[in-house]
This record gives sequence, structure tokens and C-alpha cells, in this order.
Amino acid sequence: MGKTLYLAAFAIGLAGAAFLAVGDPSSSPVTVPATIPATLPAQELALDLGGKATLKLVLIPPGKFLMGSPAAEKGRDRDEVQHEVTISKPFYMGTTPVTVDQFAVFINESGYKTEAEKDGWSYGFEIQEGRLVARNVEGCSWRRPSFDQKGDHPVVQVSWNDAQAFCTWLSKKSGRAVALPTEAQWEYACRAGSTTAYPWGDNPDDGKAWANMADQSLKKKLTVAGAGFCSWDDGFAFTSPVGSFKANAFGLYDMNGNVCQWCQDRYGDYEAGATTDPSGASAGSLRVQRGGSWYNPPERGRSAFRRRCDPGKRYDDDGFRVVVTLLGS
Ligand SMILES: [Ca+2]
Repeated sequence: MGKTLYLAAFAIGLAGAAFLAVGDPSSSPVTVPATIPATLPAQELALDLGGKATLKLVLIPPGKFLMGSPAAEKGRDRDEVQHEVTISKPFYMGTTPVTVDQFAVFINESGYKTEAEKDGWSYGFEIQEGRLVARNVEGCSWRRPSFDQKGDHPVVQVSWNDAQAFCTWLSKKSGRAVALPTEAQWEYACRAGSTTAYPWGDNPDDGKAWANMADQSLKKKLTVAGAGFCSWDDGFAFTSPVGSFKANAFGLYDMNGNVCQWCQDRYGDYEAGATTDPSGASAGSLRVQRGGSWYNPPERGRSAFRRRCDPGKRYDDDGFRVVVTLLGS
């Protein structure tokens, strides 16, 4: 997105007037009004975690989009009812999922133990005769998932509750309002103006440069297909270093694939009709994950795909990214 478009979208958001459809080539140029403040939020934000670790975020402008999927979308679920959503305020979003190195700083500084560490086991897997066999594994945690990871891989084996603890810690440390994204913020940011099933279009086979999903690399290890494999070989059977694939139009990496990302919301049916800044169901025990993972076939990497999970669940493809809310905006 060009800087002019960003400025226009941001200014309109501040003015509380009609919103510019981000990425809509038919939109007319917009004049920045006189009400625009002298100091705009920076396009990028870097939070110093300590331990030489930094968490980078990018500003997501306000706007309006169609959340959910059209009835004809291949692989669609019934809970993706399409409706208009307005994101009324700009916010920052992590350019990548939180990495192993970043999570380690949190653990080392806070002394927090993840739910898997407290329990002494987690949900892991082993591969037996070409079949992925999921089971409870003693000692399995973010420190020791079911495959090898490096520090720049997305942390896995983290529950929704663990992600909350990270956000609470980083809020105190940074003085910023750090949180998980709402489901609407997540999908708006993932689409980045796109209206197709995936940021790259409607054909899942065109996603090779975009996403780490269940591909031919994984198929070499799992000869017995689970939910299906992508036609491409993205080079990674399990997690990949964050930022290994194309960024979307907002500059966000790994929105589709690599790890599923926890959202703040309780899972439930979408509100009927157009909404502004929805924050999920008001009751219910399940939370939402988005984005699909290295273990998922293409359909689960669709921008509209929703996964509902117990907040204590942790697995080898459960990760998260954060947002920073602009207080007073
Ligand atoms: Ca892969």
C-alpha cells in the first residue's frame, strides 16, 4: 500500500467519517483533512524485550472489509458467514508470530511456567510407519516440541492462557497495551485488502511462495495422508523460520500457515449484519485460532477459516502473534 493511501485511510479513521476501502483500486484519492494531528503514529514499532530480542510491529490503518467467505468458496465452513466489519482504529500488529527466542526472554525474566510445563506433559506426536500418531508426551513443551526448532521459529506448544501471560508481561514491560488480536483484527490484517480465499488468490496451488503448510516436504515423512497435502514443496515439513515467505500488503509474514495463531475472542456465531470492532461471543469456553499451520492442508490456510479450541490446549502447531492498541485513538 502506498504512503498516500495509508495516510488517507488513517486520516479518515481519525475523522470518524466514511472509510476508505483499503486496497480498492476504484477508490478516489482522498485529501488529508486539516484535523489530522501533527504527529502520526509511526508506521513501525519495535518493542525491546531485553536479552537482545526485539518484537517488530507494523501499523494497520482503520478500514472496512467483508469478514467471512462467500458461499461458493472452496473448503468453506458454515461459521464463516460473510458480513461487513469496520475496524475503527489503527493498531499495530506483530509482523511475525512470536518466536522461540522472544518467548524465552519472557520465560527467563518472569519465571512463568507454561501450562505444559506445569503439567509435565503436552500433546505431541510421533511418526510411526508414515502415520502421525498424536499422543500425550511427558516433558513435551515449548522447550521440547515434537520436532527440532531454532530460535527464529515460531514458538509452539503455547496455550491461549500462556499467550495471555506473555501479553500481560510485555504490557507491563513496554508500557504499551499488548494483547492478542481480535478475530476481526486478525482477518482484516490477513486480507490486507484482498477479497479472495487466500492473499494470493483463490487457487490454493498458487501459494508456494506464501505459506508453510502441509506440503510435499511433510508428505515425505507422512506417507499416510491426514487431511491432505498441498501440491507444492515449500521446503519445511514442520515450522519454518518466521518471515521465510512473502509478506502481505500490510507487511505481515506468516499470516497463513506456519503456526495457528490464537485470537482474543471467544468462539461463536458472528453477529448478524454490519458491525464495528467486534470482539467475539460474550459467553462460551472456546477461543479462536486463525491462519492454519504446517500441519494443515490449504483450506485451513484460507483467510476466513476459523478454528475453535479450548484455551488450555497446546500442540505442535499452536502459536500466536500480538497487537498493540493505540490508547486514546
Ligand atoms: Ca510445509
